[in-house]
Amino acid sequence: MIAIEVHLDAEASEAMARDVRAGLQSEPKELAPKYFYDERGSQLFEQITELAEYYPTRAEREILARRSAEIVAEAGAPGTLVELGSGSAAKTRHLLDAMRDAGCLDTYVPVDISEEITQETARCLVEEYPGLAVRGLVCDFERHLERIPTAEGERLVAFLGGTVGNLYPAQRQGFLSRIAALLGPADRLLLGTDLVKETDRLEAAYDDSLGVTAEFNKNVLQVLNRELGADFDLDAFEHVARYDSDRERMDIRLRSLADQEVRLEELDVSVEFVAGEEMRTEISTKFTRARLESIYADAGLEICGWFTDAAGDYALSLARPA
Ligand code: SAH
Ligand code: AVI
Repeated sequence: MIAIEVHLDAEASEAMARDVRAGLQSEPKELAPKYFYDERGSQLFEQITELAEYYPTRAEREILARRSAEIVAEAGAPGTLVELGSGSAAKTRHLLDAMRDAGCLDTYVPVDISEEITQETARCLVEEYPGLAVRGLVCDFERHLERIPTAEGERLVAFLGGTVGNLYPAQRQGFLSRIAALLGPADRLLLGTDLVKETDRLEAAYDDSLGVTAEFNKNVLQVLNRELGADFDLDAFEHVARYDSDRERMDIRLRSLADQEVRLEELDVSVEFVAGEEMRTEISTKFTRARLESIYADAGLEICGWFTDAAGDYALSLARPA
C-alpha cells in the first residue's frame, strides 16, 4: 500500500549548486530554507516543535484536535489528503482520523524534500490506518508540484505548520496560484499560518533557551559541507533571529564571528565573510486574516473556512478556487 516516487536526482543537485552559488554571491548573502531539511535537520525541527517557546505546533495541533471533523465535512468529505511539507505528519493524524470516521479516507499523498522522514511517515501510517494507500513524492514541491497524482474524487491539499510563511511574497504568490490551478472545483486547500503577535514572543520562539533553533539554523552549513564539499566552521557563526515589524516576518540569519574565507570545492568558489556579516537563511512570515484574504484573491482562491486556537495565535484557513 506504499508507493513513493523520489525526485532527488542529478537535476536536484544541480539546482542546489546553482541556488547556493547565487545566494553566496548575492549582497547580502542568503541560503534557501529548504536546505535545512536533511535527516538531522528534520530531527532538529521535530525537537523545535516540542520547545516551550515554540507555540505554533501546539496551536495548530489544538485546532486540528478540536475542529478536524468540521474541516473534513466543510471540505466535502474528500477521499484523498495531499500534504505539502508533510514531515512527520504528527498533527495530520487528526485529519486522517476525521476522514476515517467520516468513512471517506482512501489515499494519503505526503510531499516532502526529506526522504528519510517521508519513508518513515509512510511506514507508520499504513500500520496505523489499515487499508490506507500512501502515494508519496519526495521532491522539491516548488519544482514538482504538477507531479502530484490526480484522484477520482475530491482532494484536500493541506499545507500545514506555517511553512507557507517561509516563502517570499512573489514565490508564495506563484506557488499559491499553481496550487489553485491544480484544484478541481470540489477540491480544497487547508493552509496553516502563524498570526502577527508581540515581538517578544516571536523572537523567543525563534531563539529558544536550549539553543535547538540555533543548531537547526547552523545545520544548513553542515548540509553544504557534505553536499558541496564546503569547509564551513559551525563554531565561527552565531544564530540571529529578529522580527521585522514592517514586513511582519521573522528574519533568521547566521552571523560570522570573524573575518573568514570558506571554500566550496564542488562549486570551485571561495567566499569571504567579514566579522559581523549576516547571511539570511530563512524568513517566517506572520499573517492577519485581511492580509491572507488579499493573498488568496491574488492567487485565484477564496476563504471558505477560518479556524483559530483559543488564544488566537494561529489560523487554519480552508480555501476554494474563486
Ligand atoms: N508539516 C510539518 C513539518 C513542517 S517543517 C509540521 O507542521 O510540523 C517543513 C517541512 O517542509 C519539512 O518536512 C521540510 O522537509 C519540508 N520542505 C521544506 N521546503 C520544501 C520544499 N521546497 N519542497 C518539499 N518539502 C519541503
Ligand atoms: C517550517 N517552518 C514553518 C518553521 C517556522 O516556524 O518558520 C521553521 C522554523 N525555523 C525556525 N524554527 C522553526
